Amino acid sequence: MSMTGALVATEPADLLFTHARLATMAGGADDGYGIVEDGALAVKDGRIAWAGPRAHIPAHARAAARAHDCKGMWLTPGLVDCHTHIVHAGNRSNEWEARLNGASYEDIAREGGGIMATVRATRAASDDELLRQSLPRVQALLGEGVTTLEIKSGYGLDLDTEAKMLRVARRVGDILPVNVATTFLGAHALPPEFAGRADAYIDEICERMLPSLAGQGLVDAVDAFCERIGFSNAQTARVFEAARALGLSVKLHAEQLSDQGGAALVARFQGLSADHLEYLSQAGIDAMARAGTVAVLLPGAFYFLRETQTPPLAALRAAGVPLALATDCNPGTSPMASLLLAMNMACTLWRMTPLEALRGCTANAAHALGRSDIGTLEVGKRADLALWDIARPADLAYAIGANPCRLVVNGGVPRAPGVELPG
Ligand code: DI6
Ligand code: FE
Repeated sequence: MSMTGALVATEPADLLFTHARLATMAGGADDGYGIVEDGALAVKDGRIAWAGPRAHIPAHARAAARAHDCKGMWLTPGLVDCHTHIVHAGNRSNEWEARLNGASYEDIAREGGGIMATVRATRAASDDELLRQSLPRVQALLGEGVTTLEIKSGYGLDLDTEAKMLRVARRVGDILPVNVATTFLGAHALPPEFAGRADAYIDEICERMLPSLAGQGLVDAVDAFCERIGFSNAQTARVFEAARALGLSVKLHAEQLSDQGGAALVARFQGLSADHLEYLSQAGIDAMARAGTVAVLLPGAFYFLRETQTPPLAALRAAGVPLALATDCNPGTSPMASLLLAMNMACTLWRMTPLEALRGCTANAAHALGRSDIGTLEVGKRADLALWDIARPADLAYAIGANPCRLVVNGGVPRAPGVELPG
């Protein structure tokens, strides 16, 4: 797709953005932001029909039914949050406060805290209640230009509750102007019903839960937590085999706390992404590079856990592994509903560049979801856009807590950043 090329159709566009500065994010790792100063962008049938310098606007774009004067503000692809656990009930600020007051991890575990506290709350919530608690977090993301959101299950750990989480995730996408990609994370933790029988729980996932949920159309991809405190490499491989048998893509929480060879495993299954990766080895990097698996880095969890081991950024860059960023929004290790803050953290904590951070929340995050129709401003892609009142693209990663988003467009439909919640 050429940036300035016209679609075959030359009928008048629906909408033309003028006086915009474009950061198209098109092109590869060496191509910068894809800046077009004094640019314009035309939308037709929810897709980008033309993008380029104002001086070259073709007739079909100039003839658009409506025009929007961007007044020199910056137009980027809509942001993509490609790793979240944003649908869950309750929160764990009580445990966090207790720990800050001196309680030990064991004290909290003995009282049934940790992931299981969120599992109990999520099992107890109705569909409506789970939706009601989750929507404000999604609203916060949408206010910062997010147009696509991945949502994982994994706080149900039984068929009914995993189905409930995924149904609620789908409803988020029906109610709010955001594209939702669902991920089944049944292999997140061992439910109490299977205590001491992890392999039997993996059987349950592979033989009953995954086929049923996929049959209901609730699963876009499959994830697992491959870790000493999660599931082994061999158990994860069984989940991936079951996903493959159903034609579903896989991704993995890998190398977050220790090196389990998870990145190489998910690469062996041509996985979309390996996520976290603080303890990633060179062998894992090489396997990801060969398979085209995206590295999804999660600075919120790194920050909240006060992790000190940095993901191997220099080696990932050298190997040409695409880098994405996400919030990991979850109640235990990353209670964060700001993708702009994730960008800032990645630059501040890890010395990622602002360009890498923005690419990580646009083009490469789209890649991590297996979506070639979003993530850049190129002809033919979905017209998912964000308009920012900033001096230059680096401002998106630079400022903390100063939301410069002024307009969001999803599938060609413009909206104010602040979305209303139902009821
Ligand atoms: N890694 C994490 O950081 C979260 N899940 C995972 O696999 C933790 C989730 C939680 O504590 O609720
Ligand atoms: Fe996660």
